Amino acid sequence: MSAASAIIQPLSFSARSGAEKLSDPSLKTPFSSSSFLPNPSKILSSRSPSSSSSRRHVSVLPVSNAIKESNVKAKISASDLLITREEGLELYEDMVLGRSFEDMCAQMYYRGKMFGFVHLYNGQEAVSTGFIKLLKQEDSVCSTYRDHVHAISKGVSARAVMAELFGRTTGCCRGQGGSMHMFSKEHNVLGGFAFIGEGIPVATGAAFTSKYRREVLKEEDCDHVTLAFFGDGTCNNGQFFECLNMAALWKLPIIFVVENNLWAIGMSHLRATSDPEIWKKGPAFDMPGVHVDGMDVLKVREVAKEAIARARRGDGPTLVECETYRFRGHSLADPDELRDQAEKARYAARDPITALKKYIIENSLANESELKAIEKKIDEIIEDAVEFADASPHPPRSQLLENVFADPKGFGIGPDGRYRCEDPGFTAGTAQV
Ligand SMILES: Cc1ncc(C[n+]2csc(CCOP(=O)(O)OP(=O)(O)O)c2C)c(N)n1
Ligand SMILES: [Mg+2]
Repeated sequence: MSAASAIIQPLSFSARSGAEKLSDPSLKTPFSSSSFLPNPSKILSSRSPSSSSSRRHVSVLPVSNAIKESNVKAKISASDLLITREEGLELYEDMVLGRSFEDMCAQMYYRGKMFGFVHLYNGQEAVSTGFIKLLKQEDSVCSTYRDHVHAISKGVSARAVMAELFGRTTGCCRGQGGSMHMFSKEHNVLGGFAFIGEGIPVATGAAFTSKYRREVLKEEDCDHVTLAFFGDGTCNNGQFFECLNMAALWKLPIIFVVENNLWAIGMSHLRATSDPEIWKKGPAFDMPGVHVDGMDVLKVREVAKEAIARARRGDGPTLVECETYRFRGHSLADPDELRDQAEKARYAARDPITALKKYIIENSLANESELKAIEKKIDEIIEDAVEFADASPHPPRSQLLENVFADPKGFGIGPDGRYRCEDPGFTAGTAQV
């Protein structure tokens, strides 16, 4: 083993098989104690300014291993808790909102209220909540087609997201985007993207903007951070590597958040990827790489805190691999017959919302009835969102050609061999608006 690889392959990771690598035993007990967390600065130690020798010394510690090493205290006092009561309730509310929203989407989809593909986020809530609830309004988020919950965590209302799914004018894209293209200028949600990897360069560009504003335009308070969310399957796409390179080269304020749910539609991550430990690709590009239990919102949040602080300080990007699981099929059109029942059951038993609830109650941050009150409030928000969406108007036919970059007039060589420039009338009869 070379000196460099010794630095980036801590503890027992290097000796394991692929399957074992992605089911670390230490991850199986969520919320065991506040003391499971190592000092975050040890997790994400930043490199010193780029001399060629310092480039080799990015020290990286997967959180799961650090947790294993830490001394779990038998009893924890209130001051050891990772969250305050207010924070715990905020996280709980956001996760329940995300879950309930998606469950309602499934119902509405099967009732024919939405069109096209709809990809739900159930099971992955700890990642969205753990990261996005730490952001400021000015910070940006880039998502994938699995984007409803990212938008909601960032503050887009359930009404605006549901109406978008229904294709109505009151949706966050005025009904023109649909499920896979959530966008909100106000909330700096830069889009859901249907092509995998497509959002990564957009997020990298947004991070470049923040750096440019701060360093070139001298807007000193511009410390905005961008989060790019994407899946394990996307990490074998070229844009991922290209953007890691640029982000590290220019020390951009970005966090690449990989939601490793172990599957890319029906392709197992372990089968498709030469080295399934995605976090290791960080150090290869001279940035910290971290592996964290993505079913545990508190662990995600601790890692997110440090990565976001690093980006805000101007210390550059971080790659975070969150090991998570989706509780439903790839999309609502997927019968989900490929994944093993035992695997599904194993992750279902680690439901991140149940785990947070347990943590909150065991540590007396709130009681059952307080959590029930939150659940009731969320039910009302979701009901209201559906009623609002259903009562909202469809966009007018004239809206179809808005924001279309192609020349809507039609051009090229016509059937008579002559150049034509005419209205092809391609919108006629294609949509019921
Ligand atoms: C550029 C491109 N190639 C292929 C596809 C088809 N496709 C849709 S989803 C998907 C798998 C993505 O898996 P992953 O990144 O793990 O995200 P997850 O669905 O698990 O959240 C693929 C290949 C696509 N959308 N875009
Ligand atoms: Mg995946």
